[in-house]
Amino acid sequence: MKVPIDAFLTNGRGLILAYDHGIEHGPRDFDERSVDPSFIMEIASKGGFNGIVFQRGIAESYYDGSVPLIVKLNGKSELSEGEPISRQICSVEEASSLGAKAVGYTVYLGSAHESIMLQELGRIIQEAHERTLPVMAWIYPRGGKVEIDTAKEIVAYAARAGLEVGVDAVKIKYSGDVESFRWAVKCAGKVRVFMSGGPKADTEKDFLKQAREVMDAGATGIAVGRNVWQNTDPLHMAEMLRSVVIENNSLEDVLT
Ligand code: FBP
Repeated sequence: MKVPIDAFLTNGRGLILAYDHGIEHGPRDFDERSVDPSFIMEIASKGGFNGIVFQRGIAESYYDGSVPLIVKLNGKSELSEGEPISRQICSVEEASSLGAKAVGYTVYLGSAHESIMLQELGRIIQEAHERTLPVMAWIYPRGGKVEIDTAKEIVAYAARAGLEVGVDAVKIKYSGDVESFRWAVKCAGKVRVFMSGGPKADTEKDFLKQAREVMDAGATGIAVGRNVWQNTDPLHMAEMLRSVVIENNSLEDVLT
């Protein structure tokens, strides 16, 4: 049974702040400010985000309850070699006791180890749904036969896999244009689709345009990290993103 993700939406749309990079990439993504999880918690709160993504360790020490929490249940570093695999390191029960209103899990679709992750995800969905906690899956095709993870059919495959396995929301990469992302959203059926932010864009306008395009394609929202907290003025960026994603304003409205 699907679990609604309403706790993470305003006007049926969601702007979520991601901050699980410390394990995925190590501290290379951070500067003196963003290395401090308190700074991120403040951005989430003051920036009017609909949710914040933390790993367990950060949630335990820095989550202040002001914004709905998604606890990532798996994670891996970039120091390992071989086909990608990310195993569960936090239970649904622990996430719930930390105040999570949803749990997150990454699947590297296409990896030689995808079956392990899909099996783990299947069990997590069951456990989370028993507690009426929604599940958001980061579905990142990687390894195996995947050459370009942002190719139209690959992104659509990721979205569809989310529907097939039974998650409530998917976080997928941008496929580069409205039409191809619309197809991915269609493939996801009733599963809510969020675009994953990616590395910081060259300009604010570039990223806002991307956000506008995915919303035009029917996405529910975006789950973004670096394009917000690497910005020199994260709260201003958050305000502009809210204007596009939540208030459905045009790029012109936002930039003038
Ligand atoms: P960004 O908006 O900064 O790209 O964050 C989204 C995210 O999925 C994070 O949740 C995660 O830590 C990171 O990207 C993983 O990136 P990669 O594509 O290198 O696995």
